[in-house]
Amino acid sequence: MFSRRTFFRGAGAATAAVAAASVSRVAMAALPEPVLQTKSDTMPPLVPGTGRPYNPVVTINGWTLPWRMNNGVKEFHLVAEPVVREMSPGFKAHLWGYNGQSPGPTIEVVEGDRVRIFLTNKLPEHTSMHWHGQRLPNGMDGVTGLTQHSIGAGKTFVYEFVARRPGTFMYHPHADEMVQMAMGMMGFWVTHPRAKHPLIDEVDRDFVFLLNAYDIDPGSYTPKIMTMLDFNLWSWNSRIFPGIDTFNVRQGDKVRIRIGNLTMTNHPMHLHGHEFLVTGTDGGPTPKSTRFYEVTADVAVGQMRQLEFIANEEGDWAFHCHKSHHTMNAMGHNVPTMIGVDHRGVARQITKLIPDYMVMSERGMADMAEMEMPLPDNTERMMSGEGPYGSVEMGGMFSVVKVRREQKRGDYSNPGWYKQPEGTQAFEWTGSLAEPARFRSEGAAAMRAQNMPAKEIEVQVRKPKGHAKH
Ligand SMILES: [Cu+2]
Repeated sequence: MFSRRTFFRGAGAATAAVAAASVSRVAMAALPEPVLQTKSDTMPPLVPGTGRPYNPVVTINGWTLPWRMNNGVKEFHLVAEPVVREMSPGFKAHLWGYNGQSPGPTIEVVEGDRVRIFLTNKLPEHTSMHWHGQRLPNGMDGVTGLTQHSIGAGKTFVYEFVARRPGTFMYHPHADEMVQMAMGMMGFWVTHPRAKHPLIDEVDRDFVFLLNAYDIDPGSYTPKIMTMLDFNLWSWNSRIFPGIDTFNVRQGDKVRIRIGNLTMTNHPMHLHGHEFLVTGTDGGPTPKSTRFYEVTADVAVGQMRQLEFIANEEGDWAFHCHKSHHTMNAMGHNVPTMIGVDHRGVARQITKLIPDYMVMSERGMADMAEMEMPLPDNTERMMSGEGPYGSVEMGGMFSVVKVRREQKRGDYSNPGWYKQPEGTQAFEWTGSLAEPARFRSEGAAAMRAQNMPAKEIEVQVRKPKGHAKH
């Protein structure tokens, strides 16, 4: 028999709470008690108390689901339900998720484990669960209508299969998929190798997170589910910078970061200060002959990537999506580019009529990060992250890999800001400035252009105003 202790072993247990028994005790007697999470903090790794041993992962702003062993079968209980997710301090979203949070808890098993997952549906509509990337019996694949009946509201279904391939996977519904994924229903899955694997290295730190995106109007709480591409919140595990926890490691650690993409566009993930190898995908470990060093790896829609590097450079290293619109947070897209337009005179005239009138971005948009403008309640500011030297001017898909000599093995706590050693930081030049030498062409053009205009023409470039056409 399982005891509650089995569930509560490991550090993630302190804030876990047993779900309110809305299903009758008798009906639940055969099921493992569902464990809920009430916080969006990064929980320490869940060291396995039962089953085969492994080196556990850390889910950024998330947690690993405890299990019970039942006659050699690893049993988990997922509850699909509406949740309130704190996406960054003070900004809450009404999402759908699993066991109290979105995304759901990470599931960690070992290659060869027989796994049984109870899925209870507390949503107002039917659902199902697809185990992305797994080799399993066709009837366990979770495609509503194709491989199983949908799981109606209030029903519990059981999935059971052997985790055959070690690697990096995820789970999500395959029922009313557009709506349920836009609402935040997804989770991470890691299958650890059973023994030493020629293509899977042991690492000191193993982080996981999912890329997801929401469209939540300023001042509101619920995502707009019909949005196709123009999302305004680009998140990691339903968190946005500065709400995304940092990746805290010890100098010299071998670090693996596993990423899955369940948004509707690709994300080139970029790490500062180090080069990494892509050591695996949801298809399995990559052959060594295919690995080459990069500092940016694109993660396309529905893909997963494992990045590995030796964290040997001390410092606070930015780690972010390289699409600059994805490191902004909620913004209006219908704002014309005003750089170079001097409208001070116009603004003065309008301010006489509308005192709050504000002219935006005539010298770039960095001012936005410092602007104290009134916002509706529950609105995440754009680019609001604050660093030791001022605004970081980033939001959304951005975090920091913190590499420290003093970080203890197994300690995932935030060491604070890096102190730049004397003489190693960019500084202001206060000497005199020489007149820059202008570049001059040394040769003539290869061919004479025909039909040249008599006078030089200056072209004004303007960005498109809407996103409706793509
Ligand atoms: Cu991106």
